[in-house]
Amino acid sequence: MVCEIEKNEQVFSSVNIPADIKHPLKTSWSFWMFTNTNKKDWEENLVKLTVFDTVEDYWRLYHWMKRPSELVFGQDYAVFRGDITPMWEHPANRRGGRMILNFEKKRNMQVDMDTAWMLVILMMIGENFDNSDAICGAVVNVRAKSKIGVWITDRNEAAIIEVGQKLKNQLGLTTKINFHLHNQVTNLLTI
Ligand code: MGP
Repeated sequence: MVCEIEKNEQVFSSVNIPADIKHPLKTSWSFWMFTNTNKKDWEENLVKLTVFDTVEDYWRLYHWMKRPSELVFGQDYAVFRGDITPMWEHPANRRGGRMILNFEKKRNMQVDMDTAWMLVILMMIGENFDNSDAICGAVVNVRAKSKIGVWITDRNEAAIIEVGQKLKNQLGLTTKINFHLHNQVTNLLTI
């Protein structure tokens, strides 16, 4: 069978798209992994796997890497902008917090954890928010109660609400999202 799209001139114009041109992202992003080991220091378990700065390089990674659901309990993936590390202590994170998307037993999202993680990364690296600059990165914690945290650089309420609302819409989330300052349990905001 001939694929319709291949012969559709309305889809592919006469413009030749060179195969070797990659589409740059606004900034580079680092891909991190955390594995719970016997090491005393939390930071020692954190490894930077790679850096990507084009759309194509992201998809290459996506293709080859394990999905969050294939990781071992206790492991994390993290994707952070530029040279920001996925740590509360980094200057870009020190005054900020994270928005937490919980995966509950009773399905509270239209998508599963793997799809949610992919969509969060795409929205982040595609700078899809009005307040994209406020986003430092995202972490998926693979646990009995897994969660995705979207890390915001400060406590700007308008930015937090905009990012939270867009995440809820895109993921089809039916429960509330809480925003906590790093290393604190009390909610600063609920969206
Ligand atoms: P966690 O991995 O973010 O969540 O933090 P987890 O494992 O789901 O447990 P939760 O119930 O606490 O949400 C677990 C622990 O790792 C924290 O209590 C800290 O001891 C340590 N830790 C996590 N982070 C993100 C940091 C960090 O940025 N800096 C430091 N120093 N320790 C951290």
